[in-house]
Amino acid sequence: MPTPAPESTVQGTCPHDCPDTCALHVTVREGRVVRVAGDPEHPTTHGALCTKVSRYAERTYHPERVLQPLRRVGRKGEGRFEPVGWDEALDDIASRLRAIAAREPQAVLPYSYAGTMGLVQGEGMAARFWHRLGASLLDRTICASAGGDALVATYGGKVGMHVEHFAESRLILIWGSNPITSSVHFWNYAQQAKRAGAKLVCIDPRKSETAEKCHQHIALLPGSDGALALAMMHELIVHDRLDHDYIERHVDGFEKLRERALAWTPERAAAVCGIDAGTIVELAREYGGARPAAIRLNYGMQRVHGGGNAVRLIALLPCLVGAWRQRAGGLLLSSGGWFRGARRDAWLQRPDLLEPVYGPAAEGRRPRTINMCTIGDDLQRQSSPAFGPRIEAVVVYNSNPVAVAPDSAQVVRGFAREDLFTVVLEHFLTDTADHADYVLPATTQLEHWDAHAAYGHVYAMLNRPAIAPLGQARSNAEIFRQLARRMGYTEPCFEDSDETMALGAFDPTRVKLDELGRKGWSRLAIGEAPFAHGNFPTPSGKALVDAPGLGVPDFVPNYESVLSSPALATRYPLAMISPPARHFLNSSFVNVPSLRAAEGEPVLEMHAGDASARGVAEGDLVRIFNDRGSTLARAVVGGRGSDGREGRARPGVVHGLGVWWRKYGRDGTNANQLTHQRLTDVGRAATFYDCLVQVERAAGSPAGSVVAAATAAAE
Ligand SMILES: Nc1nc2c(c(=O)[nH]1)N[C@H]1C(S)=C(S)[C@@H](COP(=O)(O)OP(=O)(O)OC[C@H]3O[C@@H](n4cnc5c(=O)[nH]c(N)nc54)[C@H](O)[C@@H]3O)O[C@H]1N2
Ligand SMILES: Nc1nc2c(c(=O)[nH]1)N[C@H]1C(S)=C(S)[C@@H](COP(=O)(O)OP(=O)(O)OC[C@H]3O[C@@H](n4cnc5c(=O)[nH]c(N)nc54)[C@H](O)[C@@H]3O)O[C@H]1N2
Ligand SMILES: [Mo]
Repeated sequence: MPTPAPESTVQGTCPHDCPDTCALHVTVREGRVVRVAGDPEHPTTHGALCTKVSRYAERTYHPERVLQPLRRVGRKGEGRFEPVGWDEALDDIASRLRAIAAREPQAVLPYSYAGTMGLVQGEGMAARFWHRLGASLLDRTICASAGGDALVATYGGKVGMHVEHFAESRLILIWGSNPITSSVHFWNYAQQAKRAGAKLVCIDPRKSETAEKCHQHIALLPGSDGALALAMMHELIVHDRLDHDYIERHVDGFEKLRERALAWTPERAAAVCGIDAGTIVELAREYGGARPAAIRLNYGMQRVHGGGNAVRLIALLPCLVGAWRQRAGGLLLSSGGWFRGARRDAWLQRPDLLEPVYGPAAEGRRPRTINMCTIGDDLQRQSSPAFGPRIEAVVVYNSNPVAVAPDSAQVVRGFAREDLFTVVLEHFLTDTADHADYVLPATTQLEHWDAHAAYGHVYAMLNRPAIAPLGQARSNAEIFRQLARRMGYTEPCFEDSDETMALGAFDPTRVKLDELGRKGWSRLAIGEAPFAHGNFPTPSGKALVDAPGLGVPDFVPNYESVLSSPALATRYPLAMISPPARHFLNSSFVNVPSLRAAEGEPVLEMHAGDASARGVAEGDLVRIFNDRGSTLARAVVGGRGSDGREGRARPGVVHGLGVWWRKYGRDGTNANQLTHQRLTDVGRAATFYDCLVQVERAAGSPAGSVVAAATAAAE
């Protein structure tokens, strides 16, 4: 028998936009990745990966990977391209960008998000390039800025509990979060706590995979979390379950909060939340009594008009009961702020390169900023004093805006502009790439260097390339390096290699670089119970009720809901949320056959009462619509499994799961055909889950039972 080829293991990091930021062991045989597994030594990864990333090799070697530069031959959006050489593509792109920048650099817009969270392949070399060009700045608000800014307003930073300590909590509120889908390594700790006798409560409109494994599920209406938090405070105050000493020493402005909360009786909040007053009374009693009590908040609950205020209110709860005194008490939404000062952002991104274009930063002269959530409208705007110059070129990397940005009809219109010069750096021909003039083949995490911070733990992470780039793929950093050369940028920073940038991404006084190099990860030095004695990263060290410029937090109703917009609700009475699908990551992995097969097709979960009122049965094709557009999905009424459980939807709320690629949708659309571009109260973020719709049985839909049987057979 021939001896098998030797295998080697390369240390990597999962690049995806997920709190878990796992440490990877990538097994390579004869230059090919044969396995991607979790690092057993890394404490939070604990040797396990989610179903998606354990398929990372399938994604990397996907036959549809874009492996050579492409130039458009069809109409915008058609997705017809011809191969082109790298030199020809880059020469042409550089000359187009140079011509626009010579007239008006702000007419060029980079559009990027967290397709990779890498500090090098994200806003590393790319940011240097855009700063040197003087392009419009992008406000990266599509996911987390409502909650993020709310944490900064309250605690002074995006900081919180260590995820490991949830294992020791006695009560865990899993609030606007579905960790079984979106953060499975946190769930691991929650289960340890559960086995040790802790109570788990899930606060989520949807009976999620997580909700059904908790002791209690509180199915409130979308966007009502602020009211729930205020009523919990009401109860904590009137039954005196407060930690007066902690409040006295470490909370600034409690009296104003007290006054506000006393107006929110459980009955008043119950009407807003669509739940029983008794549930709120009981929740507050338990939260005020359990030690240690922890809250795992996630971004799902802040994608509504009042998302920022809701996070501010919830973030104050652990301060009122002194939960921070113990390491297993407090709250975790993001740990990203712990990396401030540890990541060398100024060196990685070089914002000082704007100065030659705009003058001294001290004088406040900066390019205009475009909010990525309003890209649909902004691509269609003409020049005006308020807006600035019309957008003439957009360069997209690490994002798929045509699928993920709200109000798709407008986004598609914007990207369909024949006079817009569009370059997309991608692995695949996504909905966005279909609109490009040039598609440039990018490397995946297995093929390039990177360094990573995290937002769900406090380990600095390194990623080494396991294999050579496939085909003609180049890393994002290499593509921007090459473009910089062609633009005539001579600053030495454009010569830094990917490896130099990855190894230089962290401050050596804050991260043990030798350990990072040796193990692939290194823990930041942060106290076990960081706020046991206050010490919040605010100027006063206290948690703030009355944040500068924001006032005292309050309940802010949705733009669209039965209570806040009754006239609209007569036509569109159902609240639609569109939370993550388990087998996708935003719109990534939708094209991986095994994962798409697991999701089947776009579905709409509905309550049985709402379904039967519309003549909709399990498995029917339904049309979901509002004034912005419509999309098709398969109705799921009774819960997906045949486990006899109730369905996942509460009355009045429907769930269009996952961000499907439009081209895999039945009619070439996805749930974002229905969402709008209005922004949150704090953080200028997207309000994906603040959306009223109507649902009807789609014309020509075969009888439900037949389709249901066919779907079941296919699964
Ligand atoms: N498998 C998978 N994992 C993911 C992602 C994915 O797409 N798929 N996305 C990643 C990304 S980008 C992020 S930002 C993170 C976190 O992503 P999040 O969007 O926070 O995702 P979830 O943890 O699924 O939590 C969302 C939960 O909030 C609920 N929800 C919706 N509206 C409300 C509301 O008004 N109030 C309350 N209380 N709950 C509400 C939803 O029903 C859902 O169960 O997850 C990451 N992980
Ligand atoms: N309706 C609705 N819409 C949503 C959400 C929702 O819950 N509901 N969630 C929102 C949230 S939380 C987020 S974070 C956004 C996410 O939106 P995006 O940040 O756009 O995330 P993805 O859809 O995963 O697309 C990332 C793209 O980057 C590419 N990519 C990955 N790595 C690299 C690389 O190294 N180089 C290059 N050039 N490309 C790379 C991937 O192939 C993928 O196509 O979507 C938002 N949209
Ligand atoms: Mo996100």
